[in-house]
Amino acid sequence: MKLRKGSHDATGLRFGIVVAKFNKFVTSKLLSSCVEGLTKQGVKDDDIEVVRVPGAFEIPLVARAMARTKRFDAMICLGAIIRGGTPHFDYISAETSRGIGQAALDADVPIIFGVLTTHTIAQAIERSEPTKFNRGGEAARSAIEMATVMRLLRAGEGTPPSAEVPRVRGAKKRAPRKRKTA
Ligand code: INI
Repeated sequence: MKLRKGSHDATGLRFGIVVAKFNKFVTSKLLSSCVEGLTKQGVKDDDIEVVRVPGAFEIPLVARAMARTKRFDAMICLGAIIRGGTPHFDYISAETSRGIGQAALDADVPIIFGVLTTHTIAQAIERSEPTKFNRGGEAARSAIEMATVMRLLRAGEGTPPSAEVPRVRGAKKRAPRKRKTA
């Protein structure tokens, strides 16, 4: 068995971040923890590009557009969708998650889903507090892991043995060609 996995060393990697302005009191904290998580692992500030969008619903299109430029090893999407008293939450969260997944497949670039979908404001705050479980930092770690594992796979190291032309046992070797004499 051959085990292939990503690493946590992000030196030389480039990341794009799309962050929603809606519920900014939460998403700004997700963003700062995410950037901190990337730089802590060796990503240069110049190698991080952040684009702000109005709300989570707008994230997939922008993430896809950025990913398709092929300037980024991975994209990270950050947002906070908090349930209210209407079915709005269900439409926004379903479209955002479906769209982000689709964007990754379309662009063939890892796109991390760092969008909170919570029942309450308290749950969103809990998941964005740097001192508690901050999903921004988690998104950064997932992005690095996906970027490094995709680099590994794309470097062709994973050529399956079945792709190699098998040599038939006992087959005669071809006689060396005779050199032409002038
Ligand atoms: N956008 C969010 O990012 N979070 C929400 O909780 C939210 N709610 O609840 O309405 C929200 N709505 C805005 C939406 O994402 C779009 O920006 C808007 O519909 C314009 O297309």
